[in-house]
Amino acid sequence: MFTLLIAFSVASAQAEGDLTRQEPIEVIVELGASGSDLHFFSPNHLEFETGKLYRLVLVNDSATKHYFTSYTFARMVFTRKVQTLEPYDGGFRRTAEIKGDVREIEVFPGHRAEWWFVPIQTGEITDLHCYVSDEENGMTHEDMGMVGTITIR
Ligand SMILES: [Cu+2]
Repeated sequence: MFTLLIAFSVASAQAEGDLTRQEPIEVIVELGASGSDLHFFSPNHLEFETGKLYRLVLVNDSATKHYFTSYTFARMVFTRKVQTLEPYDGGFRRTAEIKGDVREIEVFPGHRAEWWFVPIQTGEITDLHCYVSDEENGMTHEDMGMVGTITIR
């Protein structure tokens, strides 16, 4: 009986199957906005849960390039892939699929990128930022408020 109980508790503590093959949960983040000179992440706080597959859609409808950079976050997720998308026929089409570890993603004006990942560690992340320099005033977008926080539960 004792052996059976141990065997059961070990089995229930393990995840079943390939976690990267779940139906992804879509989360959309806008990097700036069309017609706006302000630089920001919207939303500027994100929440994820470990063990779930996410498709983080980085939308850049603004007139400048932006980064989605958080080295802390990048270390706390397992990346399945990144897909890049370009405008096509009123929608978007994939132009590349990148596999392997990701540290940051830069998205060009009018384009999108999708980061497919499974969070593997919990924590409060405060280093999300964009360090592109503004051509007008030389400040970085981070200096101008393009920062964010992430919670992984
Ligand atoms: Cu930016």
